[in-house]
Amino acid sequence: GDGRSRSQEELFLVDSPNVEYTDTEIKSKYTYRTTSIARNADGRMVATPRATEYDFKVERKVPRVGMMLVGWGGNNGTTVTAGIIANRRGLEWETREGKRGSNYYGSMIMASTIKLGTDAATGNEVNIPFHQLLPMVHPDDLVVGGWDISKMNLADAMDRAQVLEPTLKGLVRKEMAAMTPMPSIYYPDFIAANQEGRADNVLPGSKASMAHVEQLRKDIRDFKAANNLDKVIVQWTANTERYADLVPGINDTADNLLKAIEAGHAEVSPSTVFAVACILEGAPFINGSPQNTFVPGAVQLAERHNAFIGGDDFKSGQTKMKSALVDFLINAGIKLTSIASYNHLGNNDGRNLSSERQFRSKEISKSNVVDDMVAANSVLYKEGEHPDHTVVIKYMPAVGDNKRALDEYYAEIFMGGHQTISIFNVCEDSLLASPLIIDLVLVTEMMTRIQWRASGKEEYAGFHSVLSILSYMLKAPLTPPGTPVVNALAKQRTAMTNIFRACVGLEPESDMTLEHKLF
Ligand code: NAI
Ligand code: DG6
Repeated sequence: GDGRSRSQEELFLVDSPNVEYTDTEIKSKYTYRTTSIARNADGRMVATPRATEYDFKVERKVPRVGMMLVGWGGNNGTTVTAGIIANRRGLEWETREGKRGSNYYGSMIMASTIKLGTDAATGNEVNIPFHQLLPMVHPDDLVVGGWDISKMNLADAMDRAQVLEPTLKGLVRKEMAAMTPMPSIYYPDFIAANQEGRADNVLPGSKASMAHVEQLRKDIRDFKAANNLDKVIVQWTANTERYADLVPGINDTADNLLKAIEAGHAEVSPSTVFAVACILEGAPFINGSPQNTFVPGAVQLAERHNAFIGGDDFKSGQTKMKSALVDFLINAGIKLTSIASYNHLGNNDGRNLSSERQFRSKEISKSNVVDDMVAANSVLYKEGEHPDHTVVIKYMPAVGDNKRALDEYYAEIFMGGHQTISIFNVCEDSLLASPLIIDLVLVTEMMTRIQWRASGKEEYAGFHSVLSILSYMLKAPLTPPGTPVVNALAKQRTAMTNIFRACVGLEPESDMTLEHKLF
C-alpha cells in the first residue's frame, strides 16, 4: 500500500499486557534497559545492567497540520510545495525519459520501511512503512504557507528555482500561482549582500524588535485560523545567516534575549526572532540552515515554555554520505586519516554561501559530523587525535541546483597500507532537501502527541524541548544542553525507530535473530 489505504491501527495492533488502546490514546508500559559503567579504584570498569520503567502515551487522533516555511519562495520552499501538491493529486507527467509519477522518495518516514517482527508462520521478516508505526500525519494533508523576503508568487518562484520538469510545473502552476509568501523580516547584516535585490517583501525595521515578534506570532495565528488547523510547525529554509556573536547580557539567557529584542540589539538574527516568536506562540520551530539560531537564550526560552525546537541544517547529500561512510570505516576498524570535501553549486543558496561569513556557518556544520565517531574509537585514535578534514564550497552558476560534491576519504589500513575512496556525488540539492523538510515536520508533529512519565508517577510530560530525535535529518544536531551529539547515521535512525517502537510497547529491534541461530 501507499500508506494511505490503511491507518496504522488497521495495519497492526500490539498484543501485550503492557499496551492498552483507549478511545483517544495508545498507552504502553516500557522497560528501558541500559548498561551503567562505574570504575573501581584499580581502574577496572564494572558494567551493571539497569532497567527503568516508563509509561508512554500517544494521542491517536491525527490532527490537521500547517507547515509554515521561512524562505518559502526559495528552491526548497517551492520544490517541497509543488511536490506535496503533485502527490496530493497523484500527478503524472512526461519527461524525456518517459512518464514519471509523484512519490515521496528520499523521505525516510514515507519511503522506507522498518522491521515490525518475524512472521509466526514462515519465520520471515515482516517490514512495514515507517509511516505506519505510529498514527502519523500524511504529508498530502499538510497545509503549506510561509514567508519570504521576495514577494514572487510560488509559480514564478518555482521557475526561478529551475528544479522541476516543465511538464510537472505546468500541472501545478495554477495552484502555485495563487500562493504568495507573507512579508518577512530582513536584517541585511545577516545574509550575503548579494541577496539584497531579492528583498522586496519586508516588514519595516532592519533590526530585531518586539513588533516583529508580535507580527510573526499573528501571522501564525491567522494562518491557523484561516485554514482551520489544529497545529502549525514552522521551519527555517531561508538563506544561511552568519553566526550571531554570543554576547553576555544579550543572548545568554531567555530574559536577556527578550530584552535584547525589545532594545533592537544588532546581534539578534532574523532566524532567532522567528524562533522566539514560535516558542512564544507554542509552534514547534526547526532550523534547516547552519547558523546558530538557537543561542543559549533561545534554548532556555524554549525550555521555559515547553516548546519544541530542532536543528540545525538539513543533512541531504554530501554530509549524509559522510555520516554513513565514516561510521562504516571507523566501525570496520579502518583508520580514516583525512577527508577532503569539495562541492560546487549554482543555485541561490550557493550564491549566498559565496560570501565569507555565511560560508563559515556552513563550514562549521559540515565539519563537525565525524567527531563522535572518532571519539568513540580509542583503538584507532589517541585522545585529541582527529582526521584532517577540509570543506570547500564554490559558487558555479551554470550547474544550478545540481550540486557536484567530490570527496576523498583517505585511510590507513593493515600494516601501514592505505585506502583511498573517491566519491563524485551529483546531488539534486532541493530534491534531496524537500523530503527532509517533510520528515522533520512529520516527526516533530508526532512528538507533540507523545507523553511520558516515570512509572508510578502521576503526571505525564513531553520530551525535552530540544528534539534531538530529529538528528537523522540534520547536519549539526541540536541536543539538550550538556547531552552528547550523535552524528552516526545508523544510530540516528535506530534511535528514532526504537523510540517510536517503545511508544507502542515494542522492544527495540536488536537484529540478533536468535530464532534463526538457536535450534
Ligand atoms: P534559496 O536561496 O533558494 O531559498 C532561500 C529563500 O529564503 C529565498 O527565497 C530568500 O528570498 C529567502 N529569505 C532569505 N532571508 C529571509 C528571511 N529573513 N525571511 C524569509 N525569507 C528569507 O535556498 P535553498 O536552496 O532553498 O536553501 C535554503 C536553506 O536551506 C539554505 O540556508 C541552505 O543552506 C539550507 N540547506 C539546503 C539544502 C539543500 O540541499 N537544498 C541542504 C541543507 C541546507
Ligand atoms: C553547498 O554545500 C550548499 C549547501 O547548502 C549544501 O548543499 C547543503 O547544506 C547540503 O549539504 P550536504 O553536505 O548534506 O550535501
